[in-house]
Amino acid sequence: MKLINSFGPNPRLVRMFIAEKNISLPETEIDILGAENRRAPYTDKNPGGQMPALELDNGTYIGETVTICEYLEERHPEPSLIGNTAEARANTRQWQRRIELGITEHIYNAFRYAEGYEMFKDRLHCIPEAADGLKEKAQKGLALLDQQMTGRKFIAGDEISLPDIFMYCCLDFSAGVGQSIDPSLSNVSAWFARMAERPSAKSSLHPACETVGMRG
Ligand SMILES: N[C@@H](CCC(=O)N[C@@H](CS)C(=O)NCC(=O)O)C(=O)O
Repeated sequence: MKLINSFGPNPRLVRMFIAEKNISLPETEIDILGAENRRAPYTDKNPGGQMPALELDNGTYIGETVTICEYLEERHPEPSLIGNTAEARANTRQWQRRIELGITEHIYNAFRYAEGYEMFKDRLHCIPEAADGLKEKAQKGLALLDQQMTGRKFIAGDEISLPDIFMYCCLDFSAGVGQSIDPSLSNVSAWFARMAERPSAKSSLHPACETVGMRG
């Protein structure tokens, strides 16, 4: 198994997941800034054209970060980051869906349509006029999550799980590109500070962070 890796919050979340699992994987680097991920031979293997991917020993590529993390969880069940029982997995997955559909997807699209427009305009159908509305939707989603996290240490309960890693990497990135956490959201802010202290938060940062000037 090999991680097809690059700078970026999505590859970072898989690196952080791997670090929390105490496993290590060989890596091959793709130049995301130079759009190597958007052309063959990468797109022959991962037609989604996004980063990261997981290359299996038989040469198959798995794309999509959540799918990659689910696969790694099945291969390395302990420590569990998705759940040891059907009920625990259902709980983790419902929170994963909520944060992706209600927060992180809006943040990423707003970035692509605004601050990231120059990089993405020839890669995706960008909708610059949607950026402000998406930022607002993401902030509303965060405010709702803040209420829902009252009395909870992590997003899905008292233990760290995939949605924490997913959202931490998104928010650490977005804070640097004009979408920071409203400090009045005390539960989310305290959770973010706890996540930032984990060794995996630091070790998962890509060495290119300094030159790129973004956290991913
Ligand atoms: N839905 C995809 C999103 C991955 C994604 O957006 N990756 C970014 C890096 S953080 C990317 O490849 N950006 C460059 C591009 O889209 O060309 C997943 O979960 O894997």
